[in-house]
Amino acid sequence: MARIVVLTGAGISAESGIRTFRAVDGLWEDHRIEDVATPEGYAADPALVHAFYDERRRAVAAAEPNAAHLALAGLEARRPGDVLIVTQNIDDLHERAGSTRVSHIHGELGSALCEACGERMPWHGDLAGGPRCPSCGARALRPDVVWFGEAVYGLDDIFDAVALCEQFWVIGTSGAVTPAASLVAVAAEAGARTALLNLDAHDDLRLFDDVVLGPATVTVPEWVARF
Ligand code: BJW
Ligand code: ZN
Repeated sequence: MARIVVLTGAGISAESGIRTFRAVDGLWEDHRIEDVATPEGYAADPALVHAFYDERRRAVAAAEPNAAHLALAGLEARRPGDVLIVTQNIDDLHERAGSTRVSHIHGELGSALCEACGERMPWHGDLAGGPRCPSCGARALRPDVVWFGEAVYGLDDIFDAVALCEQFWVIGTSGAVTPAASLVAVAAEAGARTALLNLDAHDDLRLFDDVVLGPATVTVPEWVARF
């Protein structure tokens, strides 16, 4: 079991040039959430949703991990087996920085899900145009991401890990989306030391023992150097 569990969100990838969701220049400024991040939106206009994710997949491929991703990977290298990253991000910047224990609770841009046969498969190209599923041949591939109303991936194992960790850190997330936002309560209840590293404070900071405000590329390397 990991002694340190780190929950990350869009803010950790912001300084790699990946847009967050809820900032004034964020993704939700250009797109209605219900159009591009719900099963109903996808059913109504799959082409719009494919264009949204295909563009983001290309943006991530052109981006590089930043000092915050690298610091977390360095921590894992110094403390093998002690660090689990639970990320809401669908980019692969933690892995490209060198982290090996990364749980993508909201799915991954580098994966496709076949709605016909249920297979999940690595996918690095566009999904627009309806490519065939390599397993069953159906033109039924969707982004392997978790939309509102869908179950997040791996939640039972994550609850177990959070309930047993000694340190629970939250980095670069607004805390607006459950169940990710409720993990800090599980950690605090179980007696873990909790920290928030974010650009802005959350509305409710009561569950955090430490709050460090600032850009992740500055705060995260300084923070992990203490452990
Ligand atoms: C920096 C920085 C820098 C900036 N340095 N910091 C009422 C009605 C219907 C549903 C619900 C409801 N109430 C609750 C729900 C549940 C719902 C939910 O939470 N809704 C809320 C909106 C209220 N949740 C769900 O539906 C989840 N599923 C679920 O509950 O399932 C139940 C179930 C069980 C069993 C069977 C079936 C169902 C699923 C949630 C899925 C969320 N999906 C998305 C899209 C994923 C794919 C994609 O990427 O497109 O996930 S939405 C979007 O938000 C994405 C993100 O991962 C997620 C969180 O965003 P994040 O990372 O916090 O980004 P921002 O932009 O909000 O914040 C960035 C932060 O970084 C800010 O604070 C900045 O200050 C900071 N920052 N630069 C440090 N440089
Ligand atoms: Zn299939």
